[in-house]
Amino acid sequence: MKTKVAIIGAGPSGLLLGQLLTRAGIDNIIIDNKPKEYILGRIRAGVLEQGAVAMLEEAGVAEKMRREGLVHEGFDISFDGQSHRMNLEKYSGGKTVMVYGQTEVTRDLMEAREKAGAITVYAAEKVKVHDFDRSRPYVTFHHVGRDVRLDCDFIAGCDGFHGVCRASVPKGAITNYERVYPFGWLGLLADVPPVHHELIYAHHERGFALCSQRSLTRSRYYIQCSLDDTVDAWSDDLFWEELKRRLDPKIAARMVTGPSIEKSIAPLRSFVAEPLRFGTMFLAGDAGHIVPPTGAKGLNLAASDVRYLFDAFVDYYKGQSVKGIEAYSSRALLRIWKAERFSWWMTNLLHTFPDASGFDRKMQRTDFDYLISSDAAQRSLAENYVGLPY
Ligand code: FAS
Ligand code: PHB
Repeated sequence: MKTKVAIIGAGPSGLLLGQLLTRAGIDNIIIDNKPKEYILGRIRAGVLEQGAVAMLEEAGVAEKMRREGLVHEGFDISFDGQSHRMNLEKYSGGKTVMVYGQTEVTRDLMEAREKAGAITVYAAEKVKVHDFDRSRPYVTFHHVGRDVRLDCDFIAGCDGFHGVCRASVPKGAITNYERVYPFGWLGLLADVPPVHHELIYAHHERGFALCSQRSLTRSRYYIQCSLDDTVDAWSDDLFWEELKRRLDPKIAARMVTGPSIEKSIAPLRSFVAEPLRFGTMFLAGDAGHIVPPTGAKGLNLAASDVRYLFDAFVDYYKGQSVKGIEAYSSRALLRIWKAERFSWWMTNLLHTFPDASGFDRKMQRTDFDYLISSDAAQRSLAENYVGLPY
């Protein structure tokens, strides 16, 4: 097999890059080691920045999002019962965010790819990347009983945090920066109406809680949990009871509960790999970086990486220029680190740290008090949450 760009990973990064390349007439093949249904079964992000929305518009997959997505102009942030509405629209100069689940984004991209007749190999086994330090890289994998070799010009590593691409880079050629947080998020999805018309981020001495949504009839909730917690230890009733204990009693009193349709625990980490280019292989999305989901940046960073990488491929194939390719890593990392900072700051502000000193807790409370009393602080939060420029 042969293609111009071999994309490893059919998550949002790989599918969005593939869709843009296909529409630009740049041949590409996506290879994922999981079946399509498995990928669609993962419940993850829920908030899209305007930049990500614009990318989906450009990719021609925004129709259902425009119809079913929820435009949000703000969210509530509370600290030990004191609540404050963060007016994103006012403090970002008129910008908003789109609440539309990553699962739906992935499904829309998969459907568009199938309609365009572009090749996606699901459930590939033993995926390996080769010779990306030379000009003729290739990918090998096993699929439906056959060993396959895919020759290409470039490899786009869109295979997430646990993928094969970053793992294939020689140790001396990459620097990893990481902070692992001493807690995780237990998430629950249920077909119940959201408790509030906007998201609620809540700090509580028992732990962080987040009330989010997927539609007017489907809600997504999270509570901070310990790293040795397991989903089996949390019955639905126990989850609802703990979530309510962490929220304003007025909010808790009107919460509609119901059976979970999904429950999962995600560890929280901040992670960046530098650089993001290795010869003819590029890392994009979670393959190159991870943020704690507190700032709703993970999926949105994948979108800006894809912007830069797609533009670089267009420069190369249409403009016969390597400028974009050479600038990709430094350009993407500049925006990545700013999102890492914001996600780290939101996580430190809102979570309960087991080893926090009395001073640490005073700093958290003071950070909240400063935020709600300062237009400048709220402008800073708003411009980061709606998305810094690409
Ligand atoms: P993904 O991990 O989504 O996709 C990578 C793809 O590569 C997968 O389909 C995988 O099957 C495939 N792959 C892996 N190894 C491979 C191999 N060896 N060969 C071939 N294919 C391979 N972000 C938010 O903004 N808000 C959230 O609430 C949120 N919650 C999250 C919860 C969890 C458990 C996780 C893991 C992430 C969460 N994120 C959240 C971040 C998430 O949304 C990511 O940013 C987003 O999925 C990034 O998309 P991709 O870069 O495409 O990576
Ligand atoms: C979600 O809806 O899954 C979600 C929303 C906002 C976040 C994290 C997750 O910060």
